[in-house]
Amino acid sequence: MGRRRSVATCGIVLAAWWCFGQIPVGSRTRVIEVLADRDSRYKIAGEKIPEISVKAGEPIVLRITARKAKSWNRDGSIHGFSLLRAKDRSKVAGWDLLLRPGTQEFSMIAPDEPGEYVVVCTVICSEDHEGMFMRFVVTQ
Ligand SMILES: [Cu+2]
Repeated sequence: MGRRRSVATCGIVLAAWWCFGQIPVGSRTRVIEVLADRDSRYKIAGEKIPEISVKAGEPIVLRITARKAKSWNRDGSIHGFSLLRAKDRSKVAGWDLLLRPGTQEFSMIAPDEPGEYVVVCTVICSEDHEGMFMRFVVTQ
């Protein structure tokens, strides 16, 4: 009996080991680095026009560095990072981020619905605040 149990335990351990072994290195959570800059613009290193592209339901880490523009919220947030559906500019639940000065990370899950989205700043950060947005694409 004891022997049979240990054989079963061994099987479970082997199955777990096999499963974890199947996760390729490349599937580790992708980190997307964004700069919310003092000139009221989002920036992504190496991109002339910043844009984020993710797969539907993909877990990502947003690493956002925020630099203070001319004005900020009373709670100390200096920029925002909110996701809207491009077609009707409705807010995506859970994607209403407020940014503090410096670098901060957010673990997020990409929307399930493929399509065009837009990231907008929700803090009136300067007279150029209205221009603080960027394209966000969710692919199948
Ligand atoms: Cu802003």
